[in-house]
Amino acid sequence: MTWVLCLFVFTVIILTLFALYLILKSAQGPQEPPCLPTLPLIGSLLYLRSPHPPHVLFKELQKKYGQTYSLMMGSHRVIIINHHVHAKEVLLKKGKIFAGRPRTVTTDVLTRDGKDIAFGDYSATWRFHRKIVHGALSVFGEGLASIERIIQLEAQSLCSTLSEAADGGLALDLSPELTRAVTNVICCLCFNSSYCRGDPEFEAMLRYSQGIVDTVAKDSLVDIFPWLQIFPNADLQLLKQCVDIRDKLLQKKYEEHKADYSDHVQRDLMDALLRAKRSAENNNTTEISAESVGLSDDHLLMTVGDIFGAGVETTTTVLKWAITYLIHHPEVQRQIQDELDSKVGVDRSPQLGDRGSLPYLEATIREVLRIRPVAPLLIPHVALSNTSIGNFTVRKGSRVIINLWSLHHDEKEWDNPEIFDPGRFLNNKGNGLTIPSSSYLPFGAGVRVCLGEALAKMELFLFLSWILQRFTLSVPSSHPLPSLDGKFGVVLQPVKYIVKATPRPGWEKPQPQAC
Ligand code: PLO
Repeated sequence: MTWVLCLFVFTVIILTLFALYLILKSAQGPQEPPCLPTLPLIGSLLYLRSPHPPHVLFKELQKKYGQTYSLMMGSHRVIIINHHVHAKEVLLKKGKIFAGRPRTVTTDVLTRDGKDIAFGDYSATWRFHRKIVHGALSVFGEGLASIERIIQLEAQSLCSTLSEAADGGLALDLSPELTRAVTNVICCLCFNSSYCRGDPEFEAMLRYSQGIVDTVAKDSLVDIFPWLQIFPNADLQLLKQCVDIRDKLLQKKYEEHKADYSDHVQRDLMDALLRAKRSAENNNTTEISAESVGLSDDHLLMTVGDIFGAGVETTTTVLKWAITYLIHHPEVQRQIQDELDSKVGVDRSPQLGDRGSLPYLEATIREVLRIRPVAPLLIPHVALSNTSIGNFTVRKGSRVIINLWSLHHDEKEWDNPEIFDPGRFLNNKGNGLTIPSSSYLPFGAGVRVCLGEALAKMELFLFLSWILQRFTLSVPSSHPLPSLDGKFGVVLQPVKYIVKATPRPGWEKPQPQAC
């Protein structure tokens, strides 16, 4: 009898304690997101060792810690978001609160201490700066016809290179060819100039840009522990060398533009930026002027560096992924070609006006952007004040990483997310486009949304339609299919491989080089 009483008393005590715990916990109010184990100084670093790239590891860690969790990178608290509801709260609903950017050693080297748009912290200068760039880009957006012409000329030159290779029975690495085509579009827009094949300045650009992609903003140790800069660091040295070369090139273009600048003609984006800066400097009546917000020559140069770097690396990377997936899926390639044959034919080349009548190609582009997002972790955000995400509290200064990879591979949002299926972006009838899930943000969203989305979409459409109208792409018969894993960096790039371009009937003749 006594033991039954004992058991009863014991159970009552346990239940009371548990109830007390729950009451105390709810009285404390909302909690911070669950955190990975942390050690003094190094934070959660030991628990982040993995054979997988960070976006894949962060997706995996959800199983243990939930969709939103945190970890410590050295002394910095980092919140990882893996679900679209919280991602949209950060990017859209509380966009301004989360508009900050962390300062890191490598991005400071790249951007002269954050004087650019992509990595620069949120401030009055940043807002003014972005407004100018947005305005300048829209002015060029309005001149759609000329952008279209520029892209088409590059597409033509690219197709000539493929024709020549096909004639000689050669397979080739498409990466430098695609980069040159995309670089020339941006060069034309930014500096009103372009490069021919083999141009030494272009070759130098290819090298420095790869050097930067390989070393910047990868959460390398020196970005987590800035004091490591005192030790020799090969990556940081390479980054500094590459940035030096880039800056000399940008400076040269800037000086040339300043020398023959005229208020009456606007040749390119650099002129547009110069004009906006000068008119803000001269205009004493506006509340904000370039002077008062400190928009220096450095800001202008770094912005052009951003537009140039983002414009080249991102679009080239998506084109490379598109081609990689098309090689893996000849049936998708065939379907795009059937669509092109029936809607455009062989008597003319595709133009932007055809976008509405080529839904399968557009769906393919959307699917490529889903399955291999260019920047799977976007660029980290920073909370500018104490705030919350869902029911979690977030302290001012916390870094927030949106794991776009998790959003785009969420099994609850996408059927078989690992499978490449452009059809998921088509309506039931197969003749119109849809976005089947809210868990899709290839260009980010909100205050920091990608400024080049419209240009990128035009380029992807025109380059792919021109290539696929004329060629069928594959790997040479003895070669394995290209890897779909990619190399993680500030952008997720496919690894190098060679491509055989077989001319389609009616397109066997090489066309004249545009350059
Ligand atoms: C690419 C290499 C260039 O040499 C410098 C550069 C500038 C802007 C960066 C870009 C790099 C990588 C892609 C980035 C872009 C700004 C916005 C874009 C990070 C590093 C993305 C995907 O967010």
